[in-house]
Amino acid sequence: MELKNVLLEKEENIAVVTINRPKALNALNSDTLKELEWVIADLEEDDSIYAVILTGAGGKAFVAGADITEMKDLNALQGRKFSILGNRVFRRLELLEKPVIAAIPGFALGGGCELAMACDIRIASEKAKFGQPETGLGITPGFGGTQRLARIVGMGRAKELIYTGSVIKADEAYRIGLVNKVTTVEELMNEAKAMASAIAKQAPIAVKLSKAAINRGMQVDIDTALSYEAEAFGECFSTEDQKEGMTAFVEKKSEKNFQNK
Ligand code: DAK
Repeated sequence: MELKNVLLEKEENIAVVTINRPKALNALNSDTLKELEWVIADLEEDDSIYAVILTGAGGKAFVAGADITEMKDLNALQGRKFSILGNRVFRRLELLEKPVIAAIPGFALGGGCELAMACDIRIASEKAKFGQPETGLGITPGFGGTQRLARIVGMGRAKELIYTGSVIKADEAYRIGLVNKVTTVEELMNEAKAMASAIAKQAPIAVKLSKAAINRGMQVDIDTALSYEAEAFGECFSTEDQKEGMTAFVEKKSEKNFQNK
């Protein structure tokens, strides 16, 4: 696929995916969502990539939402198609078997905030702004906002943000647990890359299984969740990387040579 609205760069074991429509503040139209889906499929297949950073081009926005210009005149059938596409892409990102860090330089509104929430970890620049302004447009959040926001910041805060459509700054987003870290604008990508490198140094299968256990476990009761953890833990003992990690500890070697096997 020819990529116009999404950039994909790979360096060592880290991929950087950039939503690249800066003139429209990286708003998500159908073409961008289709390209993003293609990129996710590529990353799913690429065993050399251990962590992913998702960001937005231009410095002003991560993603300023779904593309209102495109959405404005949709009929019911087109709206349904758009919804199915968006939900499929966001869910596929959430289920990607490698951690995804959202590096958020500026606006993360509506679908942009929802995209960040489909990632595992969010790092924001001090200029970033977050919100779900959909109710002011006459719609509900449609890419998972009503569900993921409540799971991340709790029901009361999610309801306040969604009912009022208010936009919050990075420090408030950090205070309520919507973002993991706030950095200067200049340091944003370095911080995201440092975290991605720290992740990429761990045993990739153990990281992948931890992600699946956390994500699946959050949806079910604690006993079922702990059985997912036991499954994941057991599976690690069929990997070469478990032998490598534990042998290195016992032999007091600081270097570990994880092979993703
Ligand atoms: N869509 C399309 N274009 C957008 C856009 C958006 N969401 N946000 C900004 N732009 C465009 C502007 O139209 C403008 O284009 P030109 O006029 O230059 O051609 C350019 O980006 C620069 O924006 P501004 O001139 O407005 O820049 P400002 O600094 O003055 O303001 C802003 C920045 C972020 C405060 C403002 O642009 C803004 O309020 N943008 C809209 C934010 C918003 O309301 N986002 C939520 C969109 S609703 C669904 C699933 C999900 C969704 C819907 C359906 N289904 C399942 C069916 C999601 C909905 C949303 O995300």
